[in-house]
Amino acid sequence: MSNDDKSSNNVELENIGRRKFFGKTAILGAGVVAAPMTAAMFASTAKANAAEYSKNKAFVHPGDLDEYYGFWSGGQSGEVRIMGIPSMRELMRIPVFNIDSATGWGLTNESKRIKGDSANIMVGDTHHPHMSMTDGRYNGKYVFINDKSNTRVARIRCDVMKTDKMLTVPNTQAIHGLRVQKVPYTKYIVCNGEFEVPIVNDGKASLEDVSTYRSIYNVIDAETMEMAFQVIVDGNLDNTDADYDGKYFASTCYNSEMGMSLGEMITSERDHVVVFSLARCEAAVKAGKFKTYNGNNVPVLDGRKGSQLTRYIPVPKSPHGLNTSPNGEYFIANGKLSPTVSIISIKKLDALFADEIKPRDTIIAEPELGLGPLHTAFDNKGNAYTTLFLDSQIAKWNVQDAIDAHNGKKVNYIRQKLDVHYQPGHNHTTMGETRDADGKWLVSLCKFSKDRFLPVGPLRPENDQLIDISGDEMKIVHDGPAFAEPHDCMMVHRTKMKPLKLWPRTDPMFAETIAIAKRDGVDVYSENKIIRDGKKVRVYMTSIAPTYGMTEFKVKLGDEVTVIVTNLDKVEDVTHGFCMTDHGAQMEIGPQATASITFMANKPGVYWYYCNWFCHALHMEMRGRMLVEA
Ligand code: CUK
Ligand code: CUA
Repeated sequence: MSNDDKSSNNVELENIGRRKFFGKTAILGAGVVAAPMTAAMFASTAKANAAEYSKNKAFVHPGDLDEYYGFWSGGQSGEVRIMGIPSMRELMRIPVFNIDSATGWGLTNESKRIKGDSANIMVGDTHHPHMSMTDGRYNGKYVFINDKSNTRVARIRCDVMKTDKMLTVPNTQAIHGLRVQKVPYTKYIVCNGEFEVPIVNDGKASLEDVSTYRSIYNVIDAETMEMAFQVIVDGNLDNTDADYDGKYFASTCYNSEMGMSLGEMITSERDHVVVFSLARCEAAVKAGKFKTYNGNNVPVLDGRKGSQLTRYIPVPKSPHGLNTSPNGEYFIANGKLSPTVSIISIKKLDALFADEIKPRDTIIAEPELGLGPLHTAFDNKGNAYTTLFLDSQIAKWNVQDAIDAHNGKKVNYIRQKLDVHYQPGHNHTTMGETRDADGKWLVSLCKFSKDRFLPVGPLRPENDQLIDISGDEMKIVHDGPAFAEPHDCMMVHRTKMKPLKLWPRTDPMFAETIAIAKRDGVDVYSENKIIRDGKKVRVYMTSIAPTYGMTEFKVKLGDEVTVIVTNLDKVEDVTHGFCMTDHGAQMEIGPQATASITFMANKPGVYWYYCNWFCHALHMEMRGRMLVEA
């Protein structure tokens, strides 16, 4: 037996153990038993598929461009990534809640201003990137992203692909599910405060009295990135989505018990989907029917059971993903512990809010798909694709057939089950969360890669699998390792995007830095100057490959030094850097941009600063000295 054989056997044993572990979780919740299937069986089917699929449409030749932009959550890395689809090439990383060594994000004064009250927080946990829309179609303007770990929401400007706004959401804890209003346009971003805490969480009232704990639904103005209003709910909140009429938002709840332990969280037979009426919420805010808390002025509405703002639709225990079908007809709640998904008819919600029907009357089918349904994506042919976490599969099923079967018609709604590798969370189709769903590609974001890549130590990458769904059969065409968990992604056709090649000099990203320069009497586009302001020193310099406008400046020990660099290069792709050796200060300065960074001159002596982005044949020579007098 070769070494290779041995290691694959070990992997196999390990996988059987892991499947047992997950099977147990399922049994705990819904009394269902995982069908035994080994990793070797998974791998062999995948290899067969790949061999059969000789003409690889996913291959993008060197120099050719991808058809879609993918926006990937970077999970615990706190960032967002841009992928090319179908090549699955990583095109760019957008630092958001993290600090970034390459660009200086989180370190530069410009990024600290954007981070605002959370500028001191260096970590984030991103899950749900979603693009702004007009009339249910991507408009290429913004991508919004949540930070579960520090209760924030940020906005990325798609013209420059940089974060431009960040908001810490008050009165709640752990922003999880996030989506945008689709129709008539993205006026609001909606997101869930997942964890249950007292709204006034100041430790003065009883910490143990769970009856004071709440989860809160959050509605944010997409343009100003300020809170519009919040809604208190019963139970907690997980994932959310919007309709295509501009009327309703819906969220899943997996802890209607308001339990504090796993056991307590899974005692009920059912949880629910809570539906919010936007018009009723807006009217309540207008009529002043709200409270405020914690000294902020955010209107907080009461949407608990019995309220006219919401309706609660019971669904099987512990639903997870909530997905709107691109024809605007259905909200689909994914069962997680139940092998089913619940199809909610959006058309019936008016009658539900008018109290003409009962909550469960809105559910028009509950098809059984397999073990651990987490998220559902859609094509343009009436099919849905649901990830089965426990089965490590994607179930392709026909929505109308599932509804017909529910009504007693003898029809098989399951079109295909495809093994994926392994344990998928979200899956996403190209344009699939808009009216423009095109049924070309599906990405399965798998939580475990196990044996799919060379082993890299105990921590393994995730596996983002690209699946061709253009034909009758789903086919895996690419395995893409990803570091730090992409929970969610979205794929937008390149015709929707208009990224800039150079920074406009009037860009708001660094407008305040230029305003400070003006107050110092400095024209950053033509002058290289040192301004001393007590112990604060501002050093203004230009950069044009391969030199800085200033190659030497002198400060005193203990000065707080701010270096402001303006990149005068008008050449596409010529980014300079500024790095002050031994001072923990480095940043990117894009063509025509101004960027600044502040550090303490806390060591006497000579310190070279240099350009740390390779820009020119004489890039190594692009440097200068800071002289620090003792
Ligand atoms: S969640 Cu991670 S797999 Cu945060 Cu959308 Cu479902
Ligand atoms: Cu400028 Cu390297």
